[in-house]
Amino acid sequence: MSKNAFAPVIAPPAIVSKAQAVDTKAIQALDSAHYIHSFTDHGDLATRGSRVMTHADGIYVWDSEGKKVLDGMSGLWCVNAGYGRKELADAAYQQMMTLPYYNSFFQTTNVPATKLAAKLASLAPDVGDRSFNHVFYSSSGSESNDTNVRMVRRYWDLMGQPQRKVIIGRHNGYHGSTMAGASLGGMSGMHAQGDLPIPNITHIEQPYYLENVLPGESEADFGVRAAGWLEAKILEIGADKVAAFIGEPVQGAGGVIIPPATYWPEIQRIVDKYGILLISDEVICAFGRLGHWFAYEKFGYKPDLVTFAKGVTSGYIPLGGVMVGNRVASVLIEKGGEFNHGYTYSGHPVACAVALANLELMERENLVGRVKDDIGPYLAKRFTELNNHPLVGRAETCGFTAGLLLVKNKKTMERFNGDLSVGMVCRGHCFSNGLIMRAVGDRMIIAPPLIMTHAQIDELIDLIVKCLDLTYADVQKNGWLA
Ligand code: PXG
Repeated sequence: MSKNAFAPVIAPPAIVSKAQAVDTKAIQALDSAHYIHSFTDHGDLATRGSRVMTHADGIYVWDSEGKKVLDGMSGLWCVNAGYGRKELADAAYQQMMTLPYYNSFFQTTNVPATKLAAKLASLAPDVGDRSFNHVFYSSSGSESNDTNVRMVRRYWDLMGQPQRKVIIGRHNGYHGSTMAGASLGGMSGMHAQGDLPIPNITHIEQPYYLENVLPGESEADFGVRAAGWLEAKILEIGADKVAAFIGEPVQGAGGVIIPPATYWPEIQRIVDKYGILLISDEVICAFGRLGHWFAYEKFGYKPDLVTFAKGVTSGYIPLGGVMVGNRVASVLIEKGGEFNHGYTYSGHPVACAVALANLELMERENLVGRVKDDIGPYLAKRFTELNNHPLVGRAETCGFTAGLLLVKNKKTMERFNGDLSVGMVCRGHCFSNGLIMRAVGDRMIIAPPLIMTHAQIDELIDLIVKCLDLTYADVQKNGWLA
């Protein structure tokens, strides 16, 4: 894309001072009175009040009490380019002043949406017959996975196999919070509310080595066995009824579950054997998170559909979509006629302009290459040093995601009683000490912005060690090691 394609048509406004005085108590009262948050116990929240985030820069965010926090989660796995990137704000401003909105229904398009589709197609590596030349847009990962369900069913209808309806996901996978997204995902807490999953979606066990390995089994053997659960499920359902398999390359919300290297190639062999479509949900893993533009390249498999969102705009504005491989696109386009599906904000010009600016920035700063060859390996080196800590059962990374399991006994890998919520104790220490690190059960996880320097990675590790030490002191004090 020409650098001048988004040259300012109007001078951008002066940047507003970032640190704005906020009356914390007043905002908390309004918040509690009116705002229903995602995944939140509001009875609990009302008693302590929300933490009010006010501004951010680089890898840090500040709250309304002036506390500076290292954002080890890139917001929610999305701020890949870090905070305070003026060119992304400029791109939004210019596009809003040029064409803030127009739809992509009724045979219209807009310049950023079209340019972005071409750009994404150029970034997605070809894999055999599954080259990616087409993009469908939504505004989120959840919507994109709803699109996947509709697209997969449409594909099999057009192929004359309408009985192929079942999509197989994995326990503890996360694919969003809409009816289809939550159904494709395997979060038991979500399924427990609202009669999910919807019909024709089923699940197999996740490839979590620490949870599912047999005594004496190697990681490589475990990977092949875990993929075999897919074949067993296909045979149980009847291969002619299975439409697709969906999985995250590395499970994010499930706790940074990194599959053995043998897992995805075996999954590929199985889906190919039964002619089943493969959906790679890369909402977290694409756009540099694992050191590649798209994560299927890292693991060496060939998806038919790739879900994306989050990092495509570094979270500055909502945008999601599906990369549609040739196998599906050619059928939809050549045989399909009208596909009765789309969203008001599909191909939103402002979101697409921000995405283009974000991808250009990532290319200019080589953020993807840095994760692969520089800061990814450095994070791996420093993070795995945490394996020496008495509380850590196993610390591991994949690109710029990392997870560690807190255990009661390092040698036997005995876990803490789940009711003790040791992960939440650790998360509390992180919050108080200026670090955002998530707890998924007793797995502590991070996915920091891709702009970190080595010195900042050192700072991150020092903070983690401090919080692990504080957690260990609590665990000892409470007698939880006995
Ligand atoms: N797929 C994957 C792999 C995701 O990680 C979605 C789909 C849904 O995207 P939207 O944009 O609809 O939220 C996600 C989102 C967590 C957490 O607890 C993770 C996500 C969302 C909310 C919480 O780690 N990932």
